[in-house]
Amino acid sequence: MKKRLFLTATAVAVAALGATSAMAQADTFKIGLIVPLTGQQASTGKQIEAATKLYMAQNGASVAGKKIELIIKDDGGIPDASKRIAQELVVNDKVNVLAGFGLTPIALAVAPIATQSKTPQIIMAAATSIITEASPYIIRTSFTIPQSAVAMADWAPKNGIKKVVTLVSDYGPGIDAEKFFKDRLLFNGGQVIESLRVPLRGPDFAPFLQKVRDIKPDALFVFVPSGAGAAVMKQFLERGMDKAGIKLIGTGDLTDDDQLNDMGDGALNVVTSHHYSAAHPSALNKKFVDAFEKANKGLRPNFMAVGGYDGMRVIYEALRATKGAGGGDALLAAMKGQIFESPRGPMFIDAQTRDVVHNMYLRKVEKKDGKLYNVEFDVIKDMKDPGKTR
Ligand code: VNL
Repeated sequence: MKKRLFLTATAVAVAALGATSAMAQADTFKIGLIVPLTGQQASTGKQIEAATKLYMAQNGASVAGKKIELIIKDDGGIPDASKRIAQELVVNDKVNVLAGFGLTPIALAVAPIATQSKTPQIIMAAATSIITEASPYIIRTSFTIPQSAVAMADWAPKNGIKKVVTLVSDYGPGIDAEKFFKDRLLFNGGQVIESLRVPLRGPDFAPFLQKVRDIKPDALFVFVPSGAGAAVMKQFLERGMDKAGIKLIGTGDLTDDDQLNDMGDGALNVVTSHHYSAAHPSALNKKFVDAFEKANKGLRPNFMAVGGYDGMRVIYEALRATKGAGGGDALLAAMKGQIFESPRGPMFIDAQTRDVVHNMYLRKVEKKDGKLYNVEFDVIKDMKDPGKTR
């Protein structure tokens, strides 16, 4: 009862604020960045924090006469915490933009606050298709899991992989990965013969991998969130599944650049599909990777970093286009349709769906200068979210 009263009061306060927020802002433009800096998803928060700071260092801390203030908050990857933090950022700090969002349930939990307060919510990490439909104030600069899953399901059957077992984390993006991979593989003449789901929190992959070994498919297709790929790789190799003739494929979350170089040579030749590789061969990406590593003791940027970096670009350019007017609706309009070169390659924000459109690359783990990288060998250009045409 008490909790309900509190929530109602907050909702009213948030709604009232929507009308006055533009006036409340003087010379500063505030970005509330909510990311997991502790807990199981800490690497995602660390990557995004580093990328947003790099963007500011490279592009200046003021835009159109406004001083940019980045307020960084750790939600530990817990949706209830993110929601409370988002309310505080909107009501007390009067932020102009909310950004970050390491996991799908977090993005969804904050969406009603973005809607009520008319605050743009920039999704820099989470990737379930449905997220952009949770609020008209959501803009996504990360990627969508159906984009990756469909790209992989197009590649696999052309390369001798017909019978597949899927293994996914049991929540939004995992269910998207399972469904979109399965439907597309079937369409392409292949077949998913078993679908396995592992818990998001503290997963033990061993019993699932044992089962896959017994089934002996052509390949195992995996989606686990950033940070969990190394554990899957380790147990896959320990069980000798590669030697038993089972190929490992997945979305690029599996061969995450944050962990890849520590996975060992057993990861060589693993093929994944994704929008970003630190080895993407463009001048802009080389500059990005070098600057990121230099500023972060050699840490290699991963796809989370690029989602954060591009999210800052979208915010900066919206503020510039609106000549420093920080109102939510004007900013949102200036974010829709932005088209630019990202370290990932060309990308744009679809004005209709507010979702990211970009290239999906097929990549194979190879050694370059003694280090493991996802080396891109094929591309599907300008891919929209396949989940949007349901
Ligand atoms: C999500 C999707 C999270 C892909 C991830 O890592 C990821 C999500 C933290 O939507 O929750 O790699």
